[in-house]
Amino acid sequence: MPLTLAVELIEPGVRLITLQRPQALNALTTELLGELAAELNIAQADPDTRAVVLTGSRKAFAAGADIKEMAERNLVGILDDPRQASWQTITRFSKPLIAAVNGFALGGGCELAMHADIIIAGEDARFGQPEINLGIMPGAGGTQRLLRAVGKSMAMQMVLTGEPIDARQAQRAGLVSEVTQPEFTVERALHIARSIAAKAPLAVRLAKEALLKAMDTDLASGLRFERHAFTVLAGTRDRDEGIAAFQEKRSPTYTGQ
Ligand code: DAK
Repeated sequence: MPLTLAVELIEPGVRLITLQRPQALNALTTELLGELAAELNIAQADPDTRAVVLTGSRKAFAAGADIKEMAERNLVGILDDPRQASWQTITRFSKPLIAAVNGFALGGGCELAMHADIIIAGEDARFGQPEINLGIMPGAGGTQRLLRAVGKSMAMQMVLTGEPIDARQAQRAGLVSEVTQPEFTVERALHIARSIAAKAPLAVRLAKEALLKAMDTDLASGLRFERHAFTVLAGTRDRDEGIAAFQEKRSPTYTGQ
């Protein structure tokens, strides 16, 4: 039983993971990151799980790495850090991951949200990389993913001043796709997760992989990957089912083959 988060199975094929360290605004301890990585491993291995929604509380998605824990330890190399293995598991998660963000998403919390494929934000959400205020800098993708998400000028401003941006700024910059009233953030994310869960799983997996390729490869390599993935999907039963269902004016029943 995880102690720092709650997991609910939402039908069909959707898991909801809620970070639960309200006393510290869901600050990311080694324990919390380990439990999150373990839950993502379970979701990854479960063929019935088609999408995961990750959320926090109304006040905070996560206010960053736990500063108390950071003060107690002084880990020199990032590779010696026990949190690193958990971050790698989170990075490798290949099913659709949707973050429903209310309140603070700061430091490691903002980096965690950026690991999601889609971010839905409540109007009161604040995204920031305040590590510079602690004499350090982002270490879980906060320079690389942020710049790709919001562009150079805004990423520089956020990382070098440590000042957060609000949900509307984040949406304009492309960091989040939708802004909702805070009470509907999780509901909206679950709705999107259900919609994705109803699609052909192989198509979803390869489409996600192809889109992520666009973040870290040149256009020619990305297009090569896209053509390859498209060809693979052309030979699947789910492709035949999708087209047959359209022609027969019914909903498709996908099997993942
Ligand atoms: N860690 C620990 N406790 C935290 C916390 C944090 N990051 N953020 C908040 N809390 C605690 C507060 O200490 C307070 O606890 P008590 O004093 O009541 O015991 C409680 O949560 C409520 O917080 P506040 O009283 O401060 O609430 P306010 O509404 O006044 O302010 C705030 C909210 C979010 C503006 C403020 O709490 C704040 O500035 N928090 C710190 C934000 C921050 O600097 N985050 C970045 C941390 S550095 C790595 C990868 C990544 C990282 C590290 C390693 N590897 C790959 C190895 C990431 C580093 C970071 O994220």
